[in-house]
Amino acid sequence: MSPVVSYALHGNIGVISVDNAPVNALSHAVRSGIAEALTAAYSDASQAVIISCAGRTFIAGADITEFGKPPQEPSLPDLLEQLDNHPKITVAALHGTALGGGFETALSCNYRIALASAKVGLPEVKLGLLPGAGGTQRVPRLAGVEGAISLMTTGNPINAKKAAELSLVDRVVNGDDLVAQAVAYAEELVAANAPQKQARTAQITLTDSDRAMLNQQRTQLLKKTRGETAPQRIIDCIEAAAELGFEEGLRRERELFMECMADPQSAAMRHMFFAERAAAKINSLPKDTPIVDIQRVGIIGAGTMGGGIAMCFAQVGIHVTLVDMSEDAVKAGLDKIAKNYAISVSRGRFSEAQVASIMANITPSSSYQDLAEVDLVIEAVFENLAVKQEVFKTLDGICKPCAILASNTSYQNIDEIAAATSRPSSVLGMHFFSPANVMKLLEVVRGAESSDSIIATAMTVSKKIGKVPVLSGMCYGFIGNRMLRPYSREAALCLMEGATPAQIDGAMERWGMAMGPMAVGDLAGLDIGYKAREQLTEEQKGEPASYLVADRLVEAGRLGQKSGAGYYQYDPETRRRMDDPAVMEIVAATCAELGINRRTISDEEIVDRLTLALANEGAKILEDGIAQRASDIDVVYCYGYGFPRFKGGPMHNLEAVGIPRAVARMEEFASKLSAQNWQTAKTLQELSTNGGKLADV
Ligand code: 3H9
Repeated sequence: MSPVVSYALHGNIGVISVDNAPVNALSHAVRSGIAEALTAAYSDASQAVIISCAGRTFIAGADITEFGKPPQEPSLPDLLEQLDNHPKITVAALHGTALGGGFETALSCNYRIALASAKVGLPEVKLGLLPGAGGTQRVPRLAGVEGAISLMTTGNPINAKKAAELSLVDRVVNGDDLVAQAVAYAEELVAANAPQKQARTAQITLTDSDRAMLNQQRTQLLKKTRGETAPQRIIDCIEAAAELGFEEGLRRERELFMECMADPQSAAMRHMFFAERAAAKINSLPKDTPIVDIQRVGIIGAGTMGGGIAMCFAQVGIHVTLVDMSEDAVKAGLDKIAKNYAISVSRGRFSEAQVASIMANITPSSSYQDLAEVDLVIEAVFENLAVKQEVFKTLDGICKPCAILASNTSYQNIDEIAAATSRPSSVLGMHFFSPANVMKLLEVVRGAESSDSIIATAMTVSKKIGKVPVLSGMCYGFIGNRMLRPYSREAALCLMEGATPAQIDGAMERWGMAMGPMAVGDLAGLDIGYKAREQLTEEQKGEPASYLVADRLVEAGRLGQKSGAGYYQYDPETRRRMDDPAVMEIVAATCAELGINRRTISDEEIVDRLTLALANEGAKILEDGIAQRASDIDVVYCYGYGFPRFKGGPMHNLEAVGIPRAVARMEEFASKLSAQNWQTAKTLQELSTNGGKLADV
């Protein structure tokens, strides 16, 4: 028998147990082990067979690390065919997360028993795939078309109770010994001479309203999952389930699954799955690095950012002391938080009672003295070095010696902030993204003296509050905003050289960005960049063509969405953006002043300039040791800057385009546009000639 699958008789019930840590993925050894056990059960004394798992979860899916490698028999569809045709009653015993191919295995059993704490789901769409082992054919037959669409196109798991309501689970139980309960259930089924229920034979009919819903969902998904191919193929499969027979439907599913596998989108999304997990790991940290248990947090600044950060901690039960200069300022901050939660309640995300207990975790204060006992302080005050240094100096005098002092700065030098304290090893950056209660990214910024322990603690607490943390070294703008500069520069230069805001944003959004750069500028507020530039020297600001229009917009009172106009005008009711001739007048006047002759710019040039500017700076960030690995940069951009996951982040996208091709294009830009702006990163030049991979840098 396989080393990861065992089989034993418990009386007249055969129990297959999979033990393939960490998540019992369906590796070749697991598939062949289950196949052998099923074969053994054909002729032994068992009257029913249970598939169960050891460890923290039932099978969490196909083994993603095997994708793209030569297939090894038995395939999962072959195994499930064997299971489906098994002569004995089959029962899946579910705990933890039964996902993807794991849930499809369970769906091929005659019955499913689940712990109430278990979750089931088909998350393949998050990997650019569709359930490829019968899930698209079995789920609609059991749960109906509506339930199937939701489960497969969101990829979000559902709990056992909901699964039972959808007829995806037959019995929900409590308690510890799931296997014993599954054995008792199987004995019961045997005693009752229960039929060998098969999802494949369940009737499915497509009513007119189902058909209308499928069409409506298809259209909505085109908008909601813009650019992604897997959700549309999932709808195709559900249609096939309803219109073709089971076998024919399975063939259609297989065909579309193979199309997804060959689609670069899936390679990109699988890259992101592993990138996200790798980002949480810090290469240089010793395994026994102590992690501080964070129970009380202080947040300084009750503005939008500080309030959002407070919500993140309060929601997971960590007590927050929210401090601002005056009682009025804290009260205004607290009111804003309450308003945000009222919206969440109206949308059904939280109940009134949940919100009440979250709000009870936030204590307002206008005195730093109230931070004496907190374990972690996050400063979110005005973006000015002197102001921040003053705050840290004060904290140094008040906070307990083991407290961690973090700044939420986007640009300031953590070492200079740390120097204002007597404990620089306790100081680091924790850079949240706006809105802080929504955005998943958190850059953990290591100062020259930050201790291993505070870095490890920041990574751990970030995960606890539901963030995806990425470690960054110290440089202006850290990983994300440092890369944003050349990206924004190219956007601004395209505007000057011939494009309009709508063309630039349209090109980038059709390519896949959640929002184009001009619209992002308007959303964030053009005054932010303006104020940041005020603190820079002329040389640091770069060429005037890259910022003069933005400056003039701000000077004309056009701060972006908040003032009703920026690169666009905004409808006060709907916030819909509209082109504004006044902007193009400013552009024309600035071009005349700088002697720039406008020309026709193609969408392709815009996309190439912006995406290559990002990746080139990313490569320099790697060279400088600011990011630990190329995939961390991809995580930063996909989780913090609206880069499409289906393109896998700027660095993965560069490799997908081909590094030699990308380098040739950058050299073309250097000769035609600006040698200064297009200095190709040394790493990329090397990889272009030696054929190496960014993952090995
Ligand atoms: C599929 O099933 C296709 C079929 O329809 C058709 C086939 C024909 N494979 O996330 P964690 C690793 S597609 C290989 O940190 P958690 C993961 O990389 C699949 N490895 O734990 C990590 O490794 P490391 C559909 C996997 O407790 C370690 O396990 N299924 C897989 O926070 C721990 O993972 C999915 O998409 C895998 N399938 O969350 C489910 N899964 O320690 C994907 C995990 O070296 N998995 N690893 O970094 C998950 O969503 C989460 O891992 C899970 C546990 C919720 C299960």
